[in-house]
Amino acid sequence: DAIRDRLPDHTVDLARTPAEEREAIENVRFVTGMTLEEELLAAADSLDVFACAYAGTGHLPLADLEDRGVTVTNASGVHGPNIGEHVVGAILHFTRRFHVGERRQRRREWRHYKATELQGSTVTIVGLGAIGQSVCTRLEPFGVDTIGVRYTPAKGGPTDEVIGFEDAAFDDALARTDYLVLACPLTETTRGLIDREAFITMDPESVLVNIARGPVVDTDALVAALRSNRIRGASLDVTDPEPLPEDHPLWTFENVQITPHNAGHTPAYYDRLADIVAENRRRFDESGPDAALEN
Ligand code: 7N6
Repeated sequence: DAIRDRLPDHTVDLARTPAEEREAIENVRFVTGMTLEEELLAAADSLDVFACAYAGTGHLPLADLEDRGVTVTNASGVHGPNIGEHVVGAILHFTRRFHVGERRQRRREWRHYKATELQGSTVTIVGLGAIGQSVCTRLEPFGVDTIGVRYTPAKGGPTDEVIGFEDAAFDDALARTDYLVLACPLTETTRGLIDREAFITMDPESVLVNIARGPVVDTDALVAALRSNRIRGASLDVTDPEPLPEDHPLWTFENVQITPHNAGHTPAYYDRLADIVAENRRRFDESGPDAALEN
């Protein structure tokens, strides 16, 4: 409905069943959705654009889409306030040790515990796309030092320092980091980026916040790091695997905050998504599929 409101001159159909999806994919040029299975794509004879509703498109059969000449757009920009606020909340959760306070409250126990201050901390943000930038903006009033990690540091960015992924610079940043925020896409470079060596390099008082994709972190290495107190804690909105199985060890740590890939879900998210999809459709109408590429 939100897309229909924005495109009054278009017919916007909702495919509710696999049969309806199949019919749509065979006959239309512009489809939006969360994912597109390879099997469905094989029938996409008239498809020009798949407007993916996610910011991250690593789950799509990208090579097949390219082979078929289908332009893929993402929803970069859809997660600004939602994930920015989630990350600030996650960081403050550990800074102020709210989990310890909650435990005491549940026991009706009036006893002090040590909290810390965010001011003066170093926050490293891996990925300076729309999400990384929104995190950085929201952290500025807290008086933190920020380090941004991106493929092309020469582009600069809103953080105090901007570095690339090459080992020496990244390791040096990890060693200085109090809060490590992962806000990057899942790529060959970022898969397993936070591995056993990274947890050894990180400060034992540092906190990991992952709102990117589960596999950016080596899960076994994370569990091992938590078991041996090699980091202070972790806030995970994404995990590997997802959903996290009921018997997974990550559920057992008091210093791990888990949310079910939930950081993006707010009512405003759907409005922003509809804006992006409608804008891409307009560009497609005006100038063809490739014009829809840039968000
Ligand atoms: C779907 C969330 C994104 O990439 O991770 C989000 O936009 C998708 C539950």
